[in-house]
Amino acid sequence: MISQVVDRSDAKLSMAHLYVAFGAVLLGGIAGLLQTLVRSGTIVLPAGIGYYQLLTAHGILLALVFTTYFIIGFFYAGLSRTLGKFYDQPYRMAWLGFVIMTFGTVLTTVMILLNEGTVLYTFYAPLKASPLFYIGLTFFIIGTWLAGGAMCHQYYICKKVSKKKLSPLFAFMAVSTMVLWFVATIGVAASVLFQFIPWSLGWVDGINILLSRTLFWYFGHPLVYFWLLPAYVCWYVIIPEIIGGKIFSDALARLSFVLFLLFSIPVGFHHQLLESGISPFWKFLQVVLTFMVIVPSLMTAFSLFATFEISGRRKGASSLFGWFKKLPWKDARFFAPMVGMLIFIPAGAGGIINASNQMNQIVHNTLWVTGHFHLTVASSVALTFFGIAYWLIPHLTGRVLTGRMHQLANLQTILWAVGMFFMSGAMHTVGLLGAPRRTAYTTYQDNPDALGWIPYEVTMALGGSILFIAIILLIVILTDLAFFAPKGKEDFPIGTVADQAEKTPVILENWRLWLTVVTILILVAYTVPVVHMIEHAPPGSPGYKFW
Ligand code: HAS
Ligand code: CU
Repeated sequence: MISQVVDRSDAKLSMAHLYVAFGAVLLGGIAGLLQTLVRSGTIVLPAGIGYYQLLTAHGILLALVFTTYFIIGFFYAGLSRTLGKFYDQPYRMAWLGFVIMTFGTVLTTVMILLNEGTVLYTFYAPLKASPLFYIGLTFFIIGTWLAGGAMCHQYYICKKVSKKKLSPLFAFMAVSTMVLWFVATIGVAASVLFQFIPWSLGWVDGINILLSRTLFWYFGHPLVYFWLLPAYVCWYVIIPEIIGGKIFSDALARLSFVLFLLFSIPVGFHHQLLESGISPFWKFLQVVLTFMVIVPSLMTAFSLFATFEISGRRKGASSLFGWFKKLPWKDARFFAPMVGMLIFIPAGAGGIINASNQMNQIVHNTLWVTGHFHLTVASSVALTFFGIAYWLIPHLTGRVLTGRMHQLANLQTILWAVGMFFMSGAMHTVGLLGAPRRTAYTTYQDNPDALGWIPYEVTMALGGSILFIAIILLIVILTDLAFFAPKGKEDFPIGTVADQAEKTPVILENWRLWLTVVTILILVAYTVPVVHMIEHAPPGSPGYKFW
């Protein structure tokens, strides 16, 4: 019998990850604030700290450390809640994963702080960091594999014990997300192990730049769905329970996760549309596949609207949009993810613009792209994660989310949305005016176009400052929830499926089938272009240290 609460030792495991996650938010947030102030010409950094050094710390701490630790911590708790207490073996593997991941994180962060790894979060060659930077990343990835292994093991044992063909929806989604992560990280691990480490140690003279970037984006695109899918877990499984509704369809939810697994990997070229050395045919093929991966997001939007409308009508809403008013707007557990969902509508539309082959020429390498990912990962995903933390942390620490904390958390969400409106809005606009991304303050010798960008950069700094206040407020709320809030029992909401939903076909949980299809898709999308990259490679490039 599964209890309604996370087991106490599993709770400790989950909390360990959440501490690191939110510690990273604080440090990464400080870097972010300073960046917007430098970029707008407001301040000059003291003590020899470089703009690009901060930018690297910001990217790694927020896009990699915060997200990954949060996701793993959230999944451990959810698996414990839906499958039951972790068995000994996966439990030990999970802690080992935590230790290895944290060792890697500390090593990489120290190298960035020592200014030995100022290569940004994409660590594009021929920028060359200290070998310890790449070795830290390797440990980080191995740690996440152990975490994924622990989850799959727990899932496997529980499935065997229960003899059911279908696992709980939460567990299925968590395992699919980790499987996506396994398949994706093979690319970056290959590049780091076989290209970057030997090259940075001086064992080989040159690196195949195009191949390294391709292996990075083979990983880099599914990485964005590794961030998004846990938010979708909340939207599909947790939000219906919070609003007093039902999950619209278990089958649709599972199908959307399967489609993400299939289509999120063979699409990395949409980050390399302006890279020479890849023929237009293969770029076009991956653009087509990119448009396929929009489908499961549209299915998600449809399913969420259905859940909202059905539950609103049950509560007596009769007009076309009357259900909108019946949603629990004052509940922080709902409000933060809901604002995330609303933001995902323009955020996703921006992604479709990026992917549209020719239009990519206008936006690529401009601040538009920075605007895009501050709406997607830094708003839709981040706000959903904050919304989860508001109930998950007190659930795990045996405390309650009080009415006063609901109010403060809602204020946090509003500040985040307002700050992001200014910052990301200005980034999108000035990107269309040609302002490049990843560039410190410069007027390009008082070039009139570049001078025209400055007001937008000041607006970015204004938004960034509001966001920083929101981060401080977030940390205050979470510290209260972890250590000071009144003792009590906070629910871990898990939705139930609507009665009218069709029965879920078991084929959706046929891993062998989906892994075969994904392997075929990857081979089709990548084999020929990668063979070309190796066969026609120019001499390997030496490394550069521009900082
Ligand atoms: Fe992206 C670049 C294309 C989604 C993150 N993306 C990036 C980078 C990041 C990133 C970090 O094709 C920069 C990487 C770098 O450093 O260079 N992106 C897409 C497309 C999608 C997309 C087609 N991106 C994301 C998500 C991210 C993310 C999600 C993070 C979590 N992106 C690109 C491309 C580039 C790119 C190019 C390269 C640009 C370049 O040139 O460098 C799609 O997945 C988007 C589909 C989404 C939708 C929206 C569905 C809406 C939903 C919400 C429903 C709301 C409800 C509430 C129900 C179609 C599900 C409503 C309620 C009411 C009451 C109204
Ligand atoms: Cu992408």
